[in-house]
Parts: sequence; structure tokens; C-alpha cells
Amino acid sequence: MVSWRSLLLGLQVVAPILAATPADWRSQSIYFLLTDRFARTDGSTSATCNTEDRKYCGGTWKGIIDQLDYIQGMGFTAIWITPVTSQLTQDTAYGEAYHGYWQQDIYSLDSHLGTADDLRALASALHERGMYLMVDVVANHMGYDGAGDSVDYSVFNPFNSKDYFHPFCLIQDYNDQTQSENCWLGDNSVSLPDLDTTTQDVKNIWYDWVEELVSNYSIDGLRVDTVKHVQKDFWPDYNKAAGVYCIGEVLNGDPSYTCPYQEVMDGVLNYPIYYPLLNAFKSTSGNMNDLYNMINTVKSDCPDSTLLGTFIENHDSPRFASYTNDMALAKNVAAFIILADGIPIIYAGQEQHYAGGNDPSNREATWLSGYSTTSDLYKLIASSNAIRNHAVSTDKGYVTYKNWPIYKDTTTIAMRKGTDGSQIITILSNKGASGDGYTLSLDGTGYDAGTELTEILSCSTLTVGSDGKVPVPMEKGLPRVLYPSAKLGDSKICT
Ligand code: ABC
Ligand code: CA
Repeated sequence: MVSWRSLLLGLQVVAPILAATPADWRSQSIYFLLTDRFARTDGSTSATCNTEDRKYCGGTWKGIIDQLDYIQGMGFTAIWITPVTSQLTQDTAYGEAYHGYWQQDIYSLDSHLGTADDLRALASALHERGMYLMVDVVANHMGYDGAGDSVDYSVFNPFNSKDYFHPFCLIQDYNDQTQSENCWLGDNSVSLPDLDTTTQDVKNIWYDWVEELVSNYSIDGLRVDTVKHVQKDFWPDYNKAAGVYCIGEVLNGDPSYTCPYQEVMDGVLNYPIYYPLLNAFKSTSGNMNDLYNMINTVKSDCPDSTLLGTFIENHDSPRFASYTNDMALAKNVAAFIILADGIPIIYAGQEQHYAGGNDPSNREATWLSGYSTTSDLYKLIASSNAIRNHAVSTDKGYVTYKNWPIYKDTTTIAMRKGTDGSQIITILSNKGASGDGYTLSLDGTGYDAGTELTEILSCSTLTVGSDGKVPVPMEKGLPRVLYPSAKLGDSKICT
């Protein structure tokens, strides 16, 4: 990956603090992890972590540093870590604040995860590898162990009085926008006191805070929590103060609701694609048509589909493998994440085919896999990121080219992305591991008769037919990724 950092380092110039822009992020590939659940300082691969206990399990920022080879070995160029601020300290009805979304003091760090120096060391370790650090931030609320009408506001720093907050009411109807913005998330066991983000006081505190956070820890990007729970006009100045790429969480599958948030923030998580993607691949009778249509809808309706974050798993949703243990389906969906538009996001544990259901079961400790680099999905993700990274570095137009779905049938979808002559063709199937073998005669790839293409997941080659169609051997429900052999250059892919 060629980045400003590696260029500057190459010139032996001390890197100044340069903010990573949306354009810088477009070409990244993100590995998302819960700091408490990814790696421990002692490097243990056996320390117990019962997800149902909802307790801190011992993961740290130092622990992450020691596992960067594991992450970079899959071709990732960035990590997104969960919030870093200091949390409520009680063991609540929903356990401890190991996930980081229940902050009480925004000016100190959660000591379970490490020290300020540890966090800086993580940023440096990433930057030395030419990788980026994305940190999760929450501006909508604080966290409190107890009912909404019993909150002792003096525990919050700096929001130590009731005046900083919206009056207590619980969100009952997520479709009511006023309620979603002004009432509180959470419930009466764990309250999420909702900041009155319309006041200038609260705005100033947050804008100053985010600017300082980014500069104190050399952060390259932010994942912004609960964006739809704060009024839109709060965000442009927040994003500006951050000075780096911000990707917002707007948990809604309707593109007409979610896309407009890209007018107030650089990017959003691609929830509109998430649902049809899941429905297309979670079983062998999934619906390809809805996915095909949604690719086009997001392309045309979102301000810039190439700045969205594409994912199939996160800490809020059941793991993909909780729907089906079919490895072929898991491979297809992972290939989509990496080779469609936007910034790929793989959630730690996805590469090990973890199968936890709803929160908290989907927050398994990654260390319990032993960080295997030989698992099927680890290798599939590595190959997919490798061809994407190769396209990013050799085709200037790759990341801004909008993914073009060129074919669909009831079990197949094919897409084309990249400048003509070096486009990547991705063919995905939901036939599953026991799917029958056949040859798909694929039109519309843009490649001329006689061109030799490499299928980079199996490292076999095929030749475009005289009729311009590509005879794609489909078998066992596996994904296929085609790229001109002559353009593989010194990438070491399939050598
Ligand atoms: C805790 C316990 C859980 C327990 C829960 C009641 O309380 O841990 O075990 O079940 C954090 C923690 C959670 C914790 C919560 C609450 O805080 O991580 O473990 O749950 O204390 C973000 C983060 C998330 C975080 C928070 C809060 C926000 O990613 O990890 O949670 O800081 C809403 C919010 C969204 C939030 C999500 C968890 O809840 O909008 O920001 N995520 C509908 C609504 C959505 C709603 C969603 C919840 O339901 O519209 O607003 O998300 O399931 C589609 C529609 C969608 C619809 C979905 C279900 O269907 O298009 O609109 O979403 O078709
Ligand atoms: Ca709010």
C-alpha cells in the first residue's frame, strides 16, 4: 500500500500529523474488533471468556499490538477499535462495560484496556506498518447503572448536571424521529442519559473533545455511534472538528432514510446492503434479486457509495454463521464484503467462522481461536484483500468505480469493478457447499476474446471465448474472482 506515511518515511522525513481524508480511506480495508475481546497483554489463547457473563475478559491495546501480523496477514490496512473512554464501573443487570458504550468520563481512558501510552503505542505500531487507526466514539449519551429517574449526574465528567441532558424518556418508537433524537436509548436497568446536543455548550464540548482526541492519539478515522439519535445539524461541525474521515452508524436498512446522513458525515455503515446481502446468502434459497436491486439503489441514492462501510457482521447482530454453517456461503458473503463498493469491514472472529447469536453471544474472544492463519475464511479473506489491494495500487480508478452488477439468476450474481482493462469480476453463488458443478457462460465482463484470466481464489486460469463470453467453472457453491493474468505483475498473487 502506498500512503503518504510510507512516502514520507521513505524520504526519511519525520511524518507530521496529517489527517486521513475520505479519499485516503476509500482504499482501506478494515478489521473491526472489541478491544476487550481480541487480544490480551499476556498473549493467552486459553483465558476463559464466557460471553453470557458480560464481563471484561482482559483484552488490551497492548495485546492488539502483538497481533498485528495476524491482522495484516489477512491484507487489512486499518483497524477499528471500540470506544476508549472511561466507563461506568458497576456490574449492572447487563454486566460490565467491556464493550465501551457506557462512558462516564470522556477525558480519561478505560484503564481495563490500557494506558494513554499504550493507545499511542498502538497508533505508532499501526503507522509503522502503513496502517490506520479508527476509533469508535459516542456523542449521543453517557452510561449509568440504574433507572432514568434515579441518575446522579455528578458522576459524569464534564456533563455533571441535569442541564446537559434531555429530560428522561425512553425511546419507544424508533420510527418517530423526534423521539429517537430526544429520548434515551437503553432501559431502566442501564440508562443511556441522552445529551442535549442542540445546546451550544454540549456542542462546544464535543467539538473540542473530538479534535483533541484525534490529535492526542494520532487517530486516522472515527466510527461514530448512534448517529441517527442526534439531530443532523450537529454532525457537520463534529466531522470537521475531527478533521479525519468519519463513518457513522445509522442503524436502518432503508436507503431513503440512511443515505441522507451522508450529507452530514463522510460515510455511513451500509445497513441498506446488509439486510439484502444477509438474505441472499444466509441460505441456499436466498434472494439474489433484492441484492442486485439494492446495489443499484445505493449507488444511485447515496451521495457516494464508495465511502460507505460494507459488512455482514458486527457486535450488534448475530454472526453470519449463526444462520448457516455452510462454509461456501460464508466465503461468498466475505468475498462480496471485500470486492463490492466502499470500505470492507470484517468483524474479528468472522475469519474463524464464529457462530454466536445476538449480543452478547456474538462477542466471543478471538484469542480462543489460537489466531489460526490456516482457517478457510482467513485464507479467503487474505486472497480477496490481496486482489483488492493490488487493484487499489495499480488502477487509480478502482476505488471510485461504482460496482456494476452485470448478471444475476436465482442463485448467482456477478459484478464488475475497476477501470476497463483491469476490472475485477466477482461471481457469487448461494448454491452452498453441496451445490452442483456447471459452467456459467458469463457475458458483459468487458474482456476481449482470447484474454487469459486468473481465478484468484483457486489460482486456475481460463480464456475468454471467441464470442466474448467467459466460461466460468462453478462448483461446490464457491465464489469466483477473475482478473487478467497479465496484470497480476509482481503482486505475488497465485505465484
Ligand atoms: C445491552 C446488553 C444487551 C441487551 C440490551 C437491552 O442492553 O448488552 O445484551 O440485549 C451498547 C452495548 C450493548 C448494550 C447497549 C444498551 O449499549 O454494546 O451491549 O445492550 O445498553 C450502537 C452500538 C451498540 C451500542 C450502542 C449504544 C449503540 O453499535 O453496540 O450498544 O451505545 C439501536 C441504535 C443503535 C445501537 C443498537 C444496539 O440499538 O439505533 O445505535 N448500536 C431497530 C432500530 C435501531 C435499533 C435496532 C436495535 O432496532 O431502528 O435504531 O438500533 O436492534 C431493520 C430496520 C432497522 C431496525 C432493524 C431491527 O430492522 O431497518 O431500523 O433497527 O430492518
Ligand atoms: Ca439523542
